[in-house]
Amino acid sequence: MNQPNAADKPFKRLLLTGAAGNLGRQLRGALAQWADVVRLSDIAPLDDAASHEEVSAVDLADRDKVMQLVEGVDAIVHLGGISIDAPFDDLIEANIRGTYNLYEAARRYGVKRIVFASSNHAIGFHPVTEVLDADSPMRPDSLYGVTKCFGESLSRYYFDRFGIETVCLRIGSSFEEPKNPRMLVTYLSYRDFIELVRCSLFTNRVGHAVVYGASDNPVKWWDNAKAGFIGFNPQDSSTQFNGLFPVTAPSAERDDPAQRFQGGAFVLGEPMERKR
Ligand code: NAI
Ligand code: 15L
Repeated sequence: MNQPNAADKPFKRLLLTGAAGNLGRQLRGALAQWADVVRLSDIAPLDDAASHEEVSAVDLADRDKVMQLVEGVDAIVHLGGISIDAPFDDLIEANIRGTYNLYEAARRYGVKRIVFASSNHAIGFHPVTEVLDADSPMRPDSLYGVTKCFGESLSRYYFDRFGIETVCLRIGSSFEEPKNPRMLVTYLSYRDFIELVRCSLFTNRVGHAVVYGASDNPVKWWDNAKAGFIGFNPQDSSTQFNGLFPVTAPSAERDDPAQRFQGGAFVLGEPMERKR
């Protein structure tokens, strides 16, 4: 396995987008062990910078600002963007234009590696009876899921054309604890999430990879065998939350589409117009 010791600090300057969000706040502390300087960015307010940090308020949709943001970094963890289904116009700005701006800036400044927070909603219209792997077709369950498919395709193009490596993380449900029975299957502990990002940054030559982000939960919809070279071995499991819900997991037997498809309630949404 091509994984140097985390203490080696292989990065001079790492950029984290979405640093003020749920997962960004979890990751912020860990990044200090991996890079000399951590550049943090979000459209929302961030806590003050520590001595090894640079804080920069940037809207990802602003191309010039994103160019400045990316200058001088050697890798990027891209968590920023709208993280739920939302009106089309909003998703276009944050998730489509924002991700494009980031990759263009990465190309201009020679960034070699990006870890892209994709989502299980890129494949949410697969039934719960299927076990998916990295080659399973995209089946987005929402416009939000479509934007994650865009990010995966964009990063594929930037690898094939320009050699920028990306690990696309199809994250399940990464919260303090599962919020519903479905999340007993999709749960990714914060600890496992941080390890997944570490593996994605530290593994040599990832090319363009798709990796599912779930802990070692008893019911599995995703098989990471084809991404085994990343070396991700989840340590946690949703079994610690047994008893949290009266029903254990979604079932293909039920009439409700939110039970039958992996994306859960996301499959019930409808394209939304922004109210002006
Ligand atoms: P979050 O919503 O808490 O954080 C996203 C951050 O992006 C927010 O701080 C927000 O202010 C920022 N952001 C939104 N629009 C922006 C823009 N135009 N410019 C700059 N920043 C902007 O979401 P969370 O849970 O931290 O997720 C992080 C990433 O992981 C997201 O991309 C999300 O889609 C993805 N993800 C998260 C999952 C989870 O279970 N937490 C599951 C699957 C994917
Ligand atoms: C996601 O992609 C969302 O960002 C997060 O808020 C959860 O809804 C998660 O998927 C999930 O599927 O539970």
